[in-house]
Amino acid sequence: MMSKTTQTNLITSTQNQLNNVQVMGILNVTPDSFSDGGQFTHFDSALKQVEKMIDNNVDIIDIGGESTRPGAVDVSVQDEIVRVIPLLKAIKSRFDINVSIDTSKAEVMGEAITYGADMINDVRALQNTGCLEVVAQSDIAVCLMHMQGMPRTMQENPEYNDIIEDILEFFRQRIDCCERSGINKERLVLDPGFGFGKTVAHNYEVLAKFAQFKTLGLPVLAGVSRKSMIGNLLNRDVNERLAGSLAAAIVAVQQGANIIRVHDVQESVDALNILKAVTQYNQLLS
Ligand code: PT1
Repeated sequence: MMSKTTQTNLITSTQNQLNNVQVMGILNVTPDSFSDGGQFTHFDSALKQVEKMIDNNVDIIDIGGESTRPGAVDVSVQDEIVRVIPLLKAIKSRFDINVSIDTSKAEVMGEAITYGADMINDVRALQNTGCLEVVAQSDIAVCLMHMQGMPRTMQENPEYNDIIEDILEFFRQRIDCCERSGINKERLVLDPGFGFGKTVAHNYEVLAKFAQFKTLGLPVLAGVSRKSMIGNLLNRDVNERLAGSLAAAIVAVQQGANIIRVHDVQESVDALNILKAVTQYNQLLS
């Protein structure tokens, strides 16, 4: 397993097989963070959480200052910067770990780049004003996520003709925009956006056909942890979704997911290690 370092490593080690699957640990710093109840809003507990994730072999820490779960409302640039940037600085000065910043705002991206972020994770795939330009001026990685609609209303009536083809077409267009703006394809990670303008059935179709996103030749990220696609199927509250989350993440990894975005780092690393132990006897899965 890679332990970290340069940006190039972050991407190249996501290119291929199981041994290079990376675990992205979620560090939410929004007061309404959907499954940690805002308990890591405060700086010190956030740093403790980071330390624990590193002890459990996390590969990337994902910091988000805007809630994007269904129904979430917008936050201001200033609020987001205050939530995210001091923590980024503190993590980068204390730990040798990759940090991704979950934001859709060009101003936040600029600050994140200045203070050493290794990846921009954008649920709006750099569609907001100024984002392509800011990211093009750096050389860090970018995760382009698919979403239908906007967080506040995206779950009201999601509709697709062919969800996989829609997502693939969105990816092609965003990759093209990135390349035309001077962002190399080699810097990109794709994410079909589980729970973002998708019914439960849509989400399971995306999971079932996850391998199709690999046809674009880029690393793919899967974020299913504790989401309502797990809770609604199993009738579990947000704190009872660990087993379902692990199972769904493993299904994604078996179809080629390069990064899994999770709340439960230790448990996810354990689950991956079981899959790795099996896979060394089965070339078909590696
Ligand atoms: C994700 C993701 C993200 N998810 C990336 N970034 C969230 N790249 C935030 C629910 O249905 O999947 N990929 N950043 C969190 N968003 C949600 C969405 C949380 C839906 C919960 C749900 O419960």
